[in-house]
Amino acid sequence: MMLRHPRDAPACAAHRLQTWSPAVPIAIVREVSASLAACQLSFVDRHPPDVALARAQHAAYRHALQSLGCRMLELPAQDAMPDAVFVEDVAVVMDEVAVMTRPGAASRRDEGSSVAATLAQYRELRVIDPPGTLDGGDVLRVGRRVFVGQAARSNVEGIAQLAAHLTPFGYTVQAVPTRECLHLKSAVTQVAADTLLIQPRWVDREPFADYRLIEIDPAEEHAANALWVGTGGVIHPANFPRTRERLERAGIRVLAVDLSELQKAEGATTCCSIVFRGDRD
Ligand code: CIR
Repeated sequence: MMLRHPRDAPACAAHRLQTWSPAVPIAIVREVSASLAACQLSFVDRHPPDVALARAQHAAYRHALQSLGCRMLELPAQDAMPDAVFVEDVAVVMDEVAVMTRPGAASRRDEGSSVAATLAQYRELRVIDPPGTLDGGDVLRVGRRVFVGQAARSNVEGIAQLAAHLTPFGYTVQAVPTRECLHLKSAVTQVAADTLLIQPRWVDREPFADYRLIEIDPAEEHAANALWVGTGGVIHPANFPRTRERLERAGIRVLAVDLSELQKAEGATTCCSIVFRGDRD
């Protein structure tokens, strides 16, 4: 379903600077909510985050995205929605179309509307309808292949709807079971054109056999979530030095960012942004 045409979207302060060269990635981010401590948690114990520190760390993360060449669209905090900083989960943006998800956690289903208003300026929008659920954190796109984690947050119906939206554009969509982790991208992320960073305890290697795989250091179980925006290096949490060394040994430049307070909310690098190509046509 198409929600609205881009020209109908409300004007937003975030869009004042809209001149970009075709290859420039755009990153949507949202300030950390004051209520972050009330976030959803599934696979980590609750340790209340320091919101002021989380905001400082988020600012450093935004700076890292800018240093990788991203044009930033910065949305204001949504303090009534503890998890709203994790914008990745509410939309899946491809070059041709964006799919607004229906997050698996019911508490997160109002987070998408302001992101949709922003995205509508850049892409035609589709939606995931009930009973489908889908979190963007479960969607790993590598070229024209789309791997979707099938576990707590994304169900069979949601994955089937995503496939129906994307296959007409030439994408193949493949469900991938995960274990003991929140999202597929907790377990595997892209770190270069042909390279994935993987936590093999949480996802099988087999679906990713066509790519060069770098395994995380086993002592750093949450280290598989890195953010590559298609330019330069990757953003990676600073508290995983052994995995960082593995990435660097493989020739991948790492921008290490301290995300300790967002990690307490079960977030990391990919979840705090939606990155997409700036050219629509
Ligand atoms: C949640 O459980 O939904 C949030 N506390 C964390 C979401 C992190 N999202 C992501 O990694 N894509």
